[in-house]
Amino acid sequence: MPTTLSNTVALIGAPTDVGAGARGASMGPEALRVAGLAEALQAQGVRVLDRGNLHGPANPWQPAQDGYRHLDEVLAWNRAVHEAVHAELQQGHLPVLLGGDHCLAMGSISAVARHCRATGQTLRVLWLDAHADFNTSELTPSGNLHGMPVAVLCGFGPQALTHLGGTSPALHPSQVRQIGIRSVDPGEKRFVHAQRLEVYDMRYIDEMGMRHAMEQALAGLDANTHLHVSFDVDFLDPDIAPGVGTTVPGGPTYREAQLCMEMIADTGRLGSLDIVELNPALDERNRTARLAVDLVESLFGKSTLMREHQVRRRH
Ligand SMILES: [Mn+2]
Repeated sequence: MPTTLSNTVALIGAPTDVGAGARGASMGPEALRVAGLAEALQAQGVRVLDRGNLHGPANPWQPAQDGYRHLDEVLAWNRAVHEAVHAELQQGHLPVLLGGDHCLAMGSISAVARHCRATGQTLRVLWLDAHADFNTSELTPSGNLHGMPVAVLCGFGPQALTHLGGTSPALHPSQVRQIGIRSVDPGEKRFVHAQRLEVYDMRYIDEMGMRHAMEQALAGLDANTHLHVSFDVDFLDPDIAPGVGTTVPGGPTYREAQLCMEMIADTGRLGSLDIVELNPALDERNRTARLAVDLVESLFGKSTLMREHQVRRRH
């Protein structure tokens, strides 16, 4: 069984921090390239097309207006991301969005949802993050749009963003599984509960283990499922991944993160990926970028040993 839906990966850089509360995620795409992302994927037998970087407005660094910071700029970047991701999917490629901050998932996931609607595939989104990113302008303390992409994708937010893919909502909350969550704003917490988001938070992972959490999060996938992974690097414990703008202690360890990625690879259903919130300005000699590349290698099927199900299929 292949570990992904396509053997050709398209890297799409989106160098912006327009949705974030700290500057620097705009340097993420280049840091991932310098850390050897394309080479690591090629080592897994994947064909890699590096499409270079998208272009968009500069970060104006203004306070929030009507509950949103930089709404026009966020919209422009997400339109560019949406079109680029959708074009790759139409060509049968596996798009990998190199952020940039997490607001860009509005563009990438709305494109994946649009593609799945057109092809009759079932979409499942795995949201690996320290935060639920389920804020609205009424709930958000900051107005930073990188805290709102899941809500926007589920139809809650400014019309221009909720309709990026033409149809709103792009996603139903039941299509989302959140893993590694450990920081949720008070109003956001009530909204997550009201919308019945399926959240495997750190308390759950502590008590039940990453293996059980991932078994639950991946339950019900079938041959018609397109799996999208939205990997916010702040998912990881800051001891191993200091290069992010919004560190929260108590995240998954190196081994837990590896197991998470390996179990996703085992499904063979990975169809698209975001790697976001890597902030080289806060990193130590690019170690967080190298760790992200290491984990993405596992997501694309690298494992230490030939696993049992792989061995069996050879006979
Ligand atoms: Mn996030």
